[in-house]
Amino acid sequence: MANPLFDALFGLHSGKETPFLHLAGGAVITHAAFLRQVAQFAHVMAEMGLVAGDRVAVQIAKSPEALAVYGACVQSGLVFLPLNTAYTPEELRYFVEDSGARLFLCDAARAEALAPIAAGAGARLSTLNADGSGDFATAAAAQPSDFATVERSGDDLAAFLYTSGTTGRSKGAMLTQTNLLANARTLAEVWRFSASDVLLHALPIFHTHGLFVASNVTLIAGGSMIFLPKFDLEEIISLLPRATTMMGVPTFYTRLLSDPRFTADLAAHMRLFISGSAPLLAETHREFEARTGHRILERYGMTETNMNTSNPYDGDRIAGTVGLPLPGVEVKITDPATGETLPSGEIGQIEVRGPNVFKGYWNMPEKTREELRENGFFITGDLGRIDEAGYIHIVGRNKDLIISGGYNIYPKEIELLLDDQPGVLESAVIGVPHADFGESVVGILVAKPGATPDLAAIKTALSASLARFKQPQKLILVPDLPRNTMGKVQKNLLRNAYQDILKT
Ligand code: MLC
Ligand code: AMP
Repeated sequence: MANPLFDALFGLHSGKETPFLHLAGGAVITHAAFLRQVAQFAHVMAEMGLVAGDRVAVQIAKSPEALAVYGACVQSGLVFLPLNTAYTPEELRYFVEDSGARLFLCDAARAEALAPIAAGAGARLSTLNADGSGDFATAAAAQPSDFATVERSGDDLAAFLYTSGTTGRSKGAMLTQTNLLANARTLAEVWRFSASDVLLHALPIFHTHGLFVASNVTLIAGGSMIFLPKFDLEEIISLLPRATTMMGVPTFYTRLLSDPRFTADLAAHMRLFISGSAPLLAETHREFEARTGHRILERYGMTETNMNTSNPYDGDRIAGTVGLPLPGVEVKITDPATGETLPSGEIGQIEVRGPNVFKGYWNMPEKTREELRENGFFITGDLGRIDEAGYIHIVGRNKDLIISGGYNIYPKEIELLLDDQPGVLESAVIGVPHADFGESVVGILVAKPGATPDLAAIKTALSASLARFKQPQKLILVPDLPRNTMGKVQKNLLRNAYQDILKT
């Protein structure tokens, strides 16, 4: 095949005037119209001189056009690099430079601030706004609405998704056409997606969940999506009757449950609710079933691997578990110290292997070797066990990671900034329970001898560098940090001490 991913996700629908995107205002974009937009964007990028393998960094609002940029990259053999819209210019600089992006698409409102970054990295800057306007869109309007798909093989790269690291430096996970395609096929099959499905899509499209899981599965099945810019409870409640399926992070489901208008009647016609990206409390699972009669289907994945496990469509969806390995995916539990497989039922690190597992980290061969074994198993950094029925239970993390509302936050990145603040000797950043986001960020600081750090000034300083969702909700000054005999900060003790601090 010429371009396996494009052919299976997009090419399949050429000429189909069936709905693909339902927008909040009532407009509908058909599969064929969407493909025409994809082709026009592909022409613009070809005219800019981009060639297969080049990286295209995008920080743009969720919109049909933003999704079409993804399609255009696949059709042109370009590597799509979506970036969180909350990132500050300082955060973006690293991604654009590290990836060697040749094109950087942003909102016109940010163009002035981002121009020096693009110029410094040798990337061309172009604009695409939330309403579909911008110089990129203007250049596309006059282009032909079909494009000769660029040949690619399954092993060629389709996307880079940056994932933060325990050292504070983000790593570009290289995902191939096969990684994305294998997962999309498997998920559409096991979750029974079809052309008659209408997915309520309120997730961002710069991460695996909203981009690959939700959009690729819909595309491969030929279904449609109610495509919302973000999660808005009012809108979800009003549009739910038009959907057949919904995917979300646990916060979506706890917010729905907090609203009395979310009733069994409102959800009665739904075929499937899927949750992932963060632990769904067993309590939420049970409350959801009691309210609606639906058992949420929880699945487990990550940037480097797409989806690994899922509760079954038919059969028991067990609260507090992430289900069984997906067809074609192997999961094993190993001893973190030796890497040996542990006896059944024991807790250890979760390792996965399959066609979904990424190719490695961009320009980081050592990091790749540390996490991706030569035999193809990827060390996820999650801790879990497999029960007698084969279900996987995630019991914790072997990596210092906070998941807030489905966004991953690596404490090291924040600690490095805190340590640099006036009067701060050292810091520890921890995740504490948060009713809405599951976990939230708290920074614990130790002052330099004789100094009194100005906490308000530190908060302001962080806000210039860090995306809002990473900024600590609270900063706490302590005399010293608890350490073990090796000198390592005992974050578990801090988490225990401050577990109720945001529960007011
Ligand atoms: C927004 N804010 C957050 C936040 N989202 N703070 C902490 N954690 C978050 N996740 C902050 C904003 O900066 C703002 O701060 C305030 O909260 C309200 O902003 P908002 O835009 O109104 O928030 P809202 O739209 O309600 O967003 C919350 C959310 C959203 C949970 C709906 O974050 C979301 O859609 N999360 C999904 C993330 C996701 O898709 N993850 C998948 C990763 S892929 P202030 O102070 O300015 O008011 C992956 C692999 C896998 O993990 O397995 O799927
Ligand atoms: P990311 O790096 O953003 O792709 O996030 C991946 C991480 O999210 C995984 O390594 C897990 O720690 C977590 N995760 C994803 N799905 C689940 C789930 N269903 N339950 C618990 N943790 C999850």
